[in-house]
Amino acid sequence: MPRVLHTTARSPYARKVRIALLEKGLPFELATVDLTSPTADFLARSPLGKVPLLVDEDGTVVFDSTVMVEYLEDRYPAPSFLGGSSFSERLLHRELDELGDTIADQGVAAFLAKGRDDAAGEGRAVALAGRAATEIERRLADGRWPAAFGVGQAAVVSGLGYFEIRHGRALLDRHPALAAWAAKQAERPSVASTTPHA
Ligand SMILES: N[C@@H](CCC(=O)N[C@@H](CS)C(=O)NCC(=O)O)C(=O)O
Repeated sequence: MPRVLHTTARSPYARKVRIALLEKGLPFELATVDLTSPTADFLARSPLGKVPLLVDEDGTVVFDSTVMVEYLEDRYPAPSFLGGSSFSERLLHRELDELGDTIADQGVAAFLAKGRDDAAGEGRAVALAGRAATEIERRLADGRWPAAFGVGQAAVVSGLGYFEIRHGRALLDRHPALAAWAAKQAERPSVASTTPHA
């Protein structure tokens, strides 16, 4: 059966996995989930009721984008998307993955806070996203950066892309070196073809 990634249109976590699948050359189909009324079939397979959810060709079900990338790396190791056999490169990818996911998480949190007129909550979320962006920018400057494109860079472009469509360019404008780096990533087909639209 075909490999299927269950997602919503703008999920930054699913985008990270889509980039991984594209970079590894693994064919897949997308199935769109309506999180306001998910099907019984989706809920039966997704332990937390969240997207993304990956169902591999042999029926293996994997939840959580970071776990998915680790699963894909274990099962389909070449080309590597997680730093190959170098522990230091793998650590850089994992840390960058967490920083990129933090921008996505706080983009979601700020969006939900705005929806309930919680200005303080929105401010806290935007501030934490800014902290993550500052750390990523510091790493770009001091060279603590994975040599090869992989999950770290994919998480950062996905987090930033989601944040921008929800909250505009203010975060990028405050981090110009990171914004320039992100713009350059769009030269990769896997990044360009998964860019979300507002
Ligand atoms: N850590 C998870 C986060 C996934 C997540 O938060 N997904 C959101 C949408 S982007 C979701 O499905 N929310 C549904 C809900 O909370 O009911 C991952 O990386 O896959």
